[in-house]
Amino acid sequence: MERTLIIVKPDAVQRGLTGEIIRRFEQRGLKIAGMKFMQVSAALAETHYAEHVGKPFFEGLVKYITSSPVVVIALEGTKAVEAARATIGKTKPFESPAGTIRGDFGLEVGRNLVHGSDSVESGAREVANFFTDAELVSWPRNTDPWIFE
Ligand code: IDP
Ligand code: MG
Repeated sequence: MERTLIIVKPDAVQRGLTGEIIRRFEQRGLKIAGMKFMQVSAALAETHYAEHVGKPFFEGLVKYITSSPVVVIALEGTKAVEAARATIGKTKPFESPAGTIRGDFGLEVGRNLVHGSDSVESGAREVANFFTDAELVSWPRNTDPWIFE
């Protein structure tokens, strides 16, 4: 099934929003395949954000994501990537509609609380960057037939 990588970023963990953020994805029906609390190293940050190397905000972005622990989650479900992005909102929180995570809890682009993969290919690649196969669990959820047709 399609997978996406979610990162509850340092600002969200520090602000005590981890549970609230996970709740929104869980409530949507997305299923947890892996989850851990960790400190992101500079090397892992640079791999994860490789597409942004050379952009003016890159250095600040690596500093931000490595500044304090994060919670990383592999989520799966029908259209997991697109559904999670819609739940997260736009890159810039101040442009994000109310009802989205960034629109409800954020203001600035460099403190936008949560990451979600931007394509099915990125989802698979990013999940593999953060989780070993042994850390990912494929499990039957009793509510699956009530969420997935
Ligand atoms: P996304 O997280 O919505 O996919 P991307 O364009 O992939 O957004 O950018 C990755 C991350 O880099 C953003 O979530 C944000 O934390 C940071 N970022 C993007 N653009 C800017 C910027 O103009 N200034 C500061 N940080 C930025
Ligand atoms: Mg992105």
